[in-house]
Amino acid sequence: MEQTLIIFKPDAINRLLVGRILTRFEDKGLRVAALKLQQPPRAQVEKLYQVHRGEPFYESLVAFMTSGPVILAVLEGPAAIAVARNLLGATDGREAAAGTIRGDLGLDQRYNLVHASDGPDTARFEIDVFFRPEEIVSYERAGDRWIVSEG
Ligand code: FUP
Repeated sequence: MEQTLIIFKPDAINRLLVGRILTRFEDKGLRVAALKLQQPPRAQVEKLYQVHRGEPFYESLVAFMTSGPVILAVLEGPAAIAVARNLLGATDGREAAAGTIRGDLGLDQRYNLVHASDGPDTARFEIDVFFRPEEIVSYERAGDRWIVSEG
């Protein structure tokens, strides 16, 4: 079962959109394996966005992501990484397709509500940055057998 890191960014929290966004992931069938609110330490945000260090938007991005608490989640399911990215839509809300989270709820490139890992290696790396192994819970929901077929 694939796992991905999701971050509800400060704009999602301040715009009271966390519940509605989490519902979209849940409606799709993804399972919450970990969930916590925290004020992210700058060092963790810098690790998350290390590939963007040196970009003109880097400092503003880190300032935004450390401006208040975020909600961190590990979601799991078949192809969870691609499924979550498709639900988010394009980075910039102005370009994201209608029907996606960013397409329906946002109008900005930086204030784009949610982060989702973009591949298996980054997912593993990002989950390890924000979660200790014991914070990730393995379990089955009663409805799981009606979401993913067996055999
Ligand atoms: P995404 O994978 O969709 O989260 O987007 P990227 O990894 O390309 O960018 C990381 C974050 O940097 C985005 F969530 C928004 C921000 N960003 C800017 O603020 N300005 C830019 O020009 C590009 C990205």
